[in-house]
Amino acid sequence: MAKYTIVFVRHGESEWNQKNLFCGWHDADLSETGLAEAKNAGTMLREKGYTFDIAFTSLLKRAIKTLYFVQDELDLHWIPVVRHWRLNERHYGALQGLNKSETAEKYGEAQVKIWRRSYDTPPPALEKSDKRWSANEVKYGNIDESVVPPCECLKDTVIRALPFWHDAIVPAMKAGKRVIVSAHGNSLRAIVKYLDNIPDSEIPELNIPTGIPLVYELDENLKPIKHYYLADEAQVKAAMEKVANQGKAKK
Ligand code: DG2
Repeated sequence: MAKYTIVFVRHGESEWNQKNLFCGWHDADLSETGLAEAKNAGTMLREKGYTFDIAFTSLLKRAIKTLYFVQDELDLHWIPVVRHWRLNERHYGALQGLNKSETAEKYGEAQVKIWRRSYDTPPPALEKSDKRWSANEVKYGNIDESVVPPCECLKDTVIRALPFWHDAIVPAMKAGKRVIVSAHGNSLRAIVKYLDNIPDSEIPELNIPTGIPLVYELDENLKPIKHYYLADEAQVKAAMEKVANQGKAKK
């Protein structure tokens, strides 16, 4: 029997997901579709009887707003919300702002898949002089500049996300709190890779869809017993394929 249950949700579709742009640490808002997905995620959770004592999210508004609309549906506006950069999306470096399909046309789909999904090959780095350099943003003012990445592969994201998992999320679960985490495609892939001990060679095939709650049941050692999305299998499969196909050339 599960000792702990935790719910993860990737934010609803962002305006940059909709335009198929590499987003990373760019602070894109939710699209209209994403807003509806966020509300729907809350409805799904409410209908299944979920409730939460604490929530964790990133410093990016697409995840923060998704969490808010989930809280709104659950009438849980009052619970503590911990926002942390360690749950931010993987930093897409100099790819941020580029169209994924156009990048596949230019560099080939295989290269784009390596940049999007390989475990340890980072995308091209962002120069500090680039106006997209995030360390200048007020919301990162408390972070040591040396920690702000110029780009990240998934391995880098695992390395910076796990301290938050161990130091903030796990203690909340161990204190008996029911936890929801609203984050991003790759920061969630990083946590799930760790939980399920997914080999580096298999992680490229894992795609996490927007706005569908993902439930993990864990044993007393925080090892997963099972996990499932709160949507039917066909819907989840189609949504995962949609994410995978974002890196394909248009023709
Ligand atoms: C997407 C993930 O991040 O993109 O940074 O473009 O989850 O915040 O929308 P999210 C981005 P892929 O790795 O799926 O290309």
